[in-house]
Amino acid sequence: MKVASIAPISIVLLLLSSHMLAAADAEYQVPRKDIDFKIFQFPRDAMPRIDCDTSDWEMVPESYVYGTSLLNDTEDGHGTDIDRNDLDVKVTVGWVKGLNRLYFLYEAHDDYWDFGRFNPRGYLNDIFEIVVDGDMSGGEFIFNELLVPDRTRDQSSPEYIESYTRYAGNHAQNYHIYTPPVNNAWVLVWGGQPWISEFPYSNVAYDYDFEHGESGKLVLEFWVTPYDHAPIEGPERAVESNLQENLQIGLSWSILDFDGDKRDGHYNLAHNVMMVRHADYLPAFKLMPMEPSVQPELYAEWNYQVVNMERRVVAFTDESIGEITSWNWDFGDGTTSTEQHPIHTFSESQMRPVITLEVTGKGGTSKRTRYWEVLLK
Ligand SMILES: [Ca+2]
Ligand SMILES: [Ca+2]
Ligand SMILES: [Ca+2]
Ligand SMILES: [Ca+2]
Repeated sequence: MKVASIAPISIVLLLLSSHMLAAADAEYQVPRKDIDFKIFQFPRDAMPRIDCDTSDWEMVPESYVYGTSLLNDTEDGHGTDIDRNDLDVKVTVGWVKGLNRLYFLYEAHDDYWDFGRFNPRGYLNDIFEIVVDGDMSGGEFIFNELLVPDRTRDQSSPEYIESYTRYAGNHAQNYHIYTPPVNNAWVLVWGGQPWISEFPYSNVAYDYDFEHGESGKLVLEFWVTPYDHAPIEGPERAVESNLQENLQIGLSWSILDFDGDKRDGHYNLAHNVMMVRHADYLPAFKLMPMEPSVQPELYAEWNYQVVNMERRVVAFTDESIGEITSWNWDFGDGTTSTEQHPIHTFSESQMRPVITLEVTGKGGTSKRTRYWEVLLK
């Protein structure tokens, strides 16, 4: 069985060579490192309403707004020298701590809004295209070369269909958003999970006052849910990306500008059109903490972790907002602490503790109590 002993070696070599190829690509990973891309954190009581009234975005500082000057038409010849009369856009991205959603405000001026035709190919309208990789897994996300090594193969082949339905859009999602949609869906999802374009996985509103072929300004307000795993089977089997403060996500957008039967630009933020199908080419955006300008002056909040249930030891973590000068913990058993992050041992008899943190600072005092929950198994 000499052949059998050789085969694993050739597989190893193949794996090595593909690994080396990946390494050679590494220089492209996380492009646009010169810019600290940021996602604005909205307070819970000021989440954007999807209605194209942009007043809910007025609290967002200008440093979060990404305009035309950052784009590069890498395919149709404009490069970074973009005529603002031809296309001028602003993109702002937001999130709310505790929700796995990305909010977008897209404001665009175009000299020729192209949307009145029926296009069987699906992407010959003006399009705002976004790609999200919520956990920065990176990698190809449209073609799986293990299933379809040669992309030119028959697209109706079972292997190709299997590759597309099981793989495309699964670990990073591509949305071709029609600007505006007329007699049409609002988005073409490039992958096997069109359900991500339905409420409550996304939501969208448009505002514009122009006809096909005219110039004008369009406002698009929407949110999407990023997924680490977005399978064809639907949301029940999906895994949302867990958005956490200070984490980075992969994100880029591109604008396909059709100005009357021809594409007149594929402007993209990544400066590399590979971004549409390969997550290594997505810039990194940071999920920002709340800006001091929108924070409450003082707000008590805390969390906890049971260190040892048998010994009833619990570690408490202060998560309060504001300039705090003192912390006062009441463990509900007659004992207190002035530490910021205390560890407390509860007695056997204390089954349902009522625990309060009171913080004091420039803004006065604020309290947060948790009833009965800390020693729940
Ligand atoms: Ca709004
Ligand atoms: Ca144009
Ligand atoms: Ca991913
Ligand atoms: Ca156009």
